[in-house]
Amino acid sequence: MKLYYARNSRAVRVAWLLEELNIEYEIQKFDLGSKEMRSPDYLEIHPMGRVPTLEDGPVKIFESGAIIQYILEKYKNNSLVPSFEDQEFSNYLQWFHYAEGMIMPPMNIIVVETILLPPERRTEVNVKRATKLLNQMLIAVDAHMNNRDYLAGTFSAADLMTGHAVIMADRLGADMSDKPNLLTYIARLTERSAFQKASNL
Ligand SMILES: N[C@@H](CCC(=O)N[C@@H](CS)C(=O)NCC(=O)O)C(=O)O
Repeated sequence: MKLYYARNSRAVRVAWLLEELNIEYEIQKFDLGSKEMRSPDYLEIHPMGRVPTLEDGPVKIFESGAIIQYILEKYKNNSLVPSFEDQEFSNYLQWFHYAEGMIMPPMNIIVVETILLPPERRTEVNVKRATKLLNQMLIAVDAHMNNRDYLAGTFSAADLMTGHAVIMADRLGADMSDKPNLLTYIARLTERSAFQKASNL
């Protein structure tokens, strides 16, 4: 299995899973935003030249959540997925998908408008709107995390997704001053050795 990876990207989610499960993998590292990510060879693998991508024999798959589900299914590893009968199952599904559905869209706008675009093409009103939206999305996670250690009972793949998105939001400067549950949650996640390994490949 080969993971196309860049630090400080959603590829960390996949590496984090592989490290948690002690699965061996090959890795191709990029610098995020480098021109190698847009090389013709890589564009054949990922049509937008983004990470993560996973290759597994004839299988090529991109979308971090889909890759995580693929790996969990391939290794039949249920330790990171509550069963359907478990009362946490619906939380698991909701928070697994919340990362890409709700947190990352405003984060993408903030990254584009404050980092990627040259200053003369940035639009302040977009940043303000996205920052407000991101804050609302994070308030919902903070409220859910009241009296909880993880999003769906014990540590699960939902934490790989939305937990990682929360960590990225914090690093991007999202306001955590009124979100005490998220601060302890971030500390709990980032002290995991699998997370630390996956972040620093
Ligand atoms: N929804 C996709 C998003 C993939 C994506 O946008 N990845 C970013 C890094 S987090 C990327 O590769 N950006 C580089 C670029 O756009 O050049 C996923 O979850 O895998």
